[in-house]
Amino acid sequence: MKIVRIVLRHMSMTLKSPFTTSFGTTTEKEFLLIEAYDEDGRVGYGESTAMVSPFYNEETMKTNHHLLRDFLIPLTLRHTFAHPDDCIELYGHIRKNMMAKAALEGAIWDLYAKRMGSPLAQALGGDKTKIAVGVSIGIQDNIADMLKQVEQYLSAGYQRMKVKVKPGFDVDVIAAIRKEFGAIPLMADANSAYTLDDAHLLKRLDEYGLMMIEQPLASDDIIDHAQLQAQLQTPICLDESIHTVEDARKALDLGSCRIINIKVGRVGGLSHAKAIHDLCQARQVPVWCGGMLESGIGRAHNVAITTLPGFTLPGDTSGSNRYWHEDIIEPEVTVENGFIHVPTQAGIGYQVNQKRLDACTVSSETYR
Ligand code: OSB
Ligand code: MG
Repeated sequence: MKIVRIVLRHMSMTLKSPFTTSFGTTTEKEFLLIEAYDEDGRVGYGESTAMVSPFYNEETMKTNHHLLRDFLIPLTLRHTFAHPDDCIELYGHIRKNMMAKAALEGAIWDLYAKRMGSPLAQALGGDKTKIAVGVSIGIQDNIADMLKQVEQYLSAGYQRMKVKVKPGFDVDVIAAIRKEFGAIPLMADANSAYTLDDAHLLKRLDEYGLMMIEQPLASDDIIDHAQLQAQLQTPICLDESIHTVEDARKALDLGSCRIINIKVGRVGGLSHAKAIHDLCQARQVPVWCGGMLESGIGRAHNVAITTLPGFTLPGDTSGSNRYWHEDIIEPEVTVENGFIHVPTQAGIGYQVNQKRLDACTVSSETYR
């Protein structure tokens, strides 16, 4: 497979409501989208999950643009692909910049699956026909607003609630949710807002029976997390700290976590995500698919990877209507009784809504 043309779009989509984490608020979602064309004019789509500011990780939309334009796209246009896994070696000598690599690799996977006439899920080795999904709820102005959000998403059928927490918006929020909604599947995500000095506070969460607490400590840490996990009953799930299969192995060896959130962007693409999945499955460590407020295109890739058997916990891949008034794919991603039905068409399995795609495009560049 030769890729003869690559289109890079700068996209902008307004979220239905702002999304707040311990590191900041997103109102307007700007991101890069990739179209990779083969000799026959078939196209594969990929999405970069790098945000405008380097607050979740060090990548930004502009660093991704630089890496794609000056390194990754030229390498890709020169290469003849036997398989999308080629990207592991092709991009392997470029350090980090995982989200930039994943964006292009995702487009190559979609194109490859379309050429094979196979749904992306199947091309990846997935077997589920529907996937269980939850929702991630941002930090709210007050506890009453959080309870309203939880109620709304429970009635929409989501199978587990994840709530963002930060110092000053944590134990009381969890206690109030438990009081109001009882034993629902519930977890918290701190996005690195605490330190080991907060262990006494985090231990107070144990009495609320959370499924897990996600990334309580520093984004580059696996040592303190191991210390914390030894003191907590609540399982720790790592997000920000895991970039590679080696990171995952070391974290599991150290006891830094008992669950891993696999984000395709954060780990450099679908092939790497699958490798982390395989390691965790061999060690009987549950994984689930995280999200980065993706458009329908990144969302479709998340649906596909979640069909692998080791994704045993509901992920953050919510329906399109949780984020957007109108998505850029048709049909949109929908959630029925807490499940997303996996599309059966070739590739990502959703059509791009060209009119909506163009309307959300700020600028585009073509490389050949
Ligand atoms: O930590 O999982 C996270 C969104 C942006 C950055 C980081 C995170 C998130 C989410 C939202 O939790 C998940 C989603 O709904 O896409
Ligand atoms: Mg997280």
